[in-house]
Amino acid sequence: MKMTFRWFGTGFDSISLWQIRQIPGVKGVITTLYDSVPGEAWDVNKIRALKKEVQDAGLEISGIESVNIHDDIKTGTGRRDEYIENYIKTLELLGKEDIHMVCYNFMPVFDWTRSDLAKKRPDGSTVLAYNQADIDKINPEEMFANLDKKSNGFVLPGWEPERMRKIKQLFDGYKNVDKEKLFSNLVYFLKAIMPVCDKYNINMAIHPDDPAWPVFNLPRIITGKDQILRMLKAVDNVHNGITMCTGSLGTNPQNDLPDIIRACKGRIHFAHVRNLWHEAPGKFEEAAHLSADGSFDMYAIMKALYETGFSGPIRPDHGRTIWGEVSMPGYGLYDRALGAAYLNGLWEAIEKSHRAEH
Ligand code: DNO
Repeated sequence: MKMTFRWFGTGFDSISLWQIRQIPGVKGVITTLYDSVPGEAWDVNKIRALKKEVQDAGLEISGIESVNIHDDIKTGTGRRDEYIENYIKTLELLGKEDIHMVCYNFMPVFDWTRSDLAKKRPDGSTVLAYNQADIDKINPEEMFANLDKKSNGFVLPGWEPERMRKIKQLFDGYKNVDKEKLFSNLVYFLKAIMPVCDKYNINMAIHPDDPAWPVFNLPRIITGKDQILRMLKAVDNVHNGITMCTGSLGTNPQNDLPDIIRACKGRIHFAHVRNLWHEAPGKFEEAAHLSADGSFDMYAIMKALYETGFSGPIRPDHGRTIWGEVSMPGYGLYDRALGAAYLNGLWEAIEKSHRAEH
């Protein structure tokens, strides 16, 4: 594995590259052109400038999170081929710049969903949290307004105000899109992009749905082991892979995370590793990365990644807000840096004990 850190880019992130460079073991960033709009082809000069900025700081771009997918591709309208063409152009440019991992999601309308961006934990830290009962009481606009109020002035990934302004129209587009339709639209998209991925050796890493069940009655298809295996099999190309996001899949306690990792051996191209604490069904909050702080066995997760030969980029995921930091919720420096150090420690121990045994 290669330890990395998500960085939204100068002007979008509260954290700088030099700070990231000083986290032990972090060699690369996972970044994006944060102001790009889904459906447009990226600008080669902007990609090159981003790459130079990262390299000048002594780091590399280890992958893109995300190249977002236009909703017309997800709903399968007559314009999807045009947007897919643009996606292919972007992949081609990234491939030529030696960038070989792209994370994306196929969630309708929203990316991740939370009911609270700053829930207080007993130690005084705050975390992102989800309570289905709260979500059931509100509509999507209200949810967006609540989240926006607590975003500390940052644009949240997947919750861009210009998208949210079109929320009604976006919902309308999904009226006749059920799970099967969404799945076949994903397969259509993947089949169309595989040739360019083969040519430039680009690993596509779909991000699981977060939380792993339908929200506001919108269909969700990347929610557990069977669904993921079905998707991998439908386009059985090594470049069609997943982001193993423990926090997203782990929203459903039925998902056995180490088992999913083992089942997807060879097709995990990116890992987001973080912990959650389950309070009740449909009610969870994020936790420190440490196993003891949440509900996951982080050692078992890292061991499964190690034993399946995972060699892609990995990153700590959402952190708690601690030590008075003001940042994009979930994406501060301090707790994610602690997370990276902890994951590195687990990996070193697993690697050394494995070597000692063999
Ligand atoms: C949330 C992230 C997601 C993820 C996208 C990938 O914090 O994990 O926004 O980046 O779903 O496209």
